Amino acid sequence: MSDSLPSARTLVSDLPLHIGQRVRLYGFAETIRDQKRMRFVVLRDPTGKVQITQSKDDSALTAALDALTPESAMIVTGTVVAAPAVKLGGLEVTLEAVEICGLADAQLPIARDSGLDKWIDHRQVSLRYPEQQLVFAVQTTLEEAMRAFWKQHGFREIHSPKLMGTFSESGSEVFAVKYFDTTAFLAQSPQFYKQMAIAGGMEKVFEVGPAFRAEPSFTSRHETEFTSIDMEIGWIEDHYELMDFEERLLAHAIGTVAEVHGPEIEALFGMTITPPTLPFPKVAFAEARKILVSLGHVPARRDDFDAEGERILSEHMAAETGHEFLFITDYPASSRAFYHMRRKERPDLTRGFDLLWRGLEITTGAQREHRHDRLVAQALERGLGLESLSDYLEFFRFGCPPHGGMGLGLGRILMRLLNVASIREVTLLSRTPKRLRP
Ligand code: AMO
Repeated sequence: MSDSLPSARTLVSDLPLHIGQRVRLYGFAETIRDQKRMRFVVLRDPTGKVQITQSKDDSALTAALDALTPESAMIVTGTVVAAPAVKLGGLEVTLEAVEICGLADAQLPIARDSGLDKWIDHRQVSLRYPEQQLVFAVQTTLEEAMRAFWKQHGFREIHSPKLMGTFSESGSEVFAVKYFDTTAFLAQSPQFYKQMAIAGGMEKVFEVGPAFRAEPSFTSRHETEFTSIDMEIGWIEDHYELMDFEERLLAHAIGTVAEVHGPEIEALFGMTITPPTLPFPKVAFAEARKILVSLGHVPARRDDFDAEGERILSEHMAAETGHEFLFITDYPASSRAFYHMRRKERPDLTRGFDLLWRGLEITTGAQREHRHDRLVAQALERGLGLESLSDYLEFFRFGCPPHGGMGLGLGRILMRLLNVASIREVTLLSRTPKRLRP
C-alpha cells in the first residue's frame, strides 16, 4: 500500500466526521452488487455498515473485486463522500485500494433462517449476525457492572480449580475424567472452594467461571458446561442478607445494561429493559406450595417445585406484586444440599433460597452450616461418605465465620434480559449431551 494512504483504522460509525477525507476500513463484505460501470459493496464492521463504490474504469480494482465473495474479510481504502441519496447513513466511500484478507467460500454454510442448531454448527458465521454481536456486548457490560459492584463492596476474585479429586455437588451429575493413574471430576460448582476462601479469612469472594454438569437434560435452559457466577459472603446474620445483596447487584447490573444497550436491545430483541425495583418479593416455600395447590397445580414432590410449577407461581406472583423477580425461601432440608444451614426453630427447613426471573430459576443460594460438628451430622444424615468429603470438612475445623452465598447462571440471566427462548442463543458454543462440537 502506498505511503500516502492512511494507516490507522476508521470505524464506520465515525465516517460522518471524515467527509472529504481518505479512510481505511476493516470489515466483512455483506453484499456485492454489480452494475455495468459500477460495483457497490456493503462493508460491515462492529459499529455499522457503509456502501463502498467502485468505478469499473479502474481495471486493477475491478480485477481485485471480481474475486470478492459475500462475507469475505477485507481492508478498504477510499474517500468519504456525502451522498444524501444513499440510505446507509447518507454517505459512501469511493474505493481506491482493497485488500481481500480472508476470501469466503462462494457458498455460505448457513443463512439467517437456517435455525439455531445450524447456527451453532457454523458459529464463525452466525456470530456475525447483529443480534449475536449484541448478545456478547451485553454479556461484557453485565459482567463489568457486576465486577464494579463487587469491587465497590470489597469483594475479591478467586479462580478455583475445575479439576477435583471429589464431587462438588451431588455425585450423580459429575463428569469423571482420566487423570494420570487416577480419576478426577470436573467441578460442578466452585462451592467448596468459595467456602474455603471464607474460612481463609477472605470475607467476600466472587468467581465467574465454567461449571460442568453431567445431566442428561434436553431443555432450553440446561447446558452440560455453563458459566456460573458465584459469590460467598462472610459474617452474615441470615439468608435475607444474601438476598438483599443479590437484588442490589442485579438492579445495578440490569440498570447498567439498560443505560448502555437499551435502545439497541429494543430494536433487535423487541425488549424494553427496566431496572427492577427493590426489594424483590419473597415467599416462603410452604406458602408458595399452598398458592400453587390453590391454583390447581399440585407439585409431584412435597419438598421441591418442578419447572412448570415455578412458571405458574411466578406468573401468579407477578400479577399480585407487579414484579418480574421472585425469591422462594426456606426450602425443606430434604431437597437441598447437605451444607445448607437449617433454621433453628424448624430444623426440617433450610436457610436456602432460589430466585426466579419470569418463571425461570436463575439462582440458588443459602446460608451455609459453618459448624464442623453439625456439618458432619448433616452429611451423615444424608448417608454421604465422610471420606469423600474429608477435604471439605477440614475447611471448618480451624474456625470458620458464619457465611453464605449463591450461584447464578450467566446464560439464564441473558435469556431473560434479551427474552430469548433458548440458552443456546446466548452461549458462545453450546455443550449438551448430544453436542461436543465444534
Ligand atoms: P445450582 O445447582 O442451583 O446451585 O446452580 C446455580 C445456578 O446455575 C445455573 N445452572 C445452570 N445453567 C445452565 N445449565 C445448567 N445445567 C445449569 N445448572 C445450574 C442456574 C442455577 O440457579 N452451589 C450452588 C450455588 C450456591 O448455593 O452458591 C449451585 O451450584 O441459574
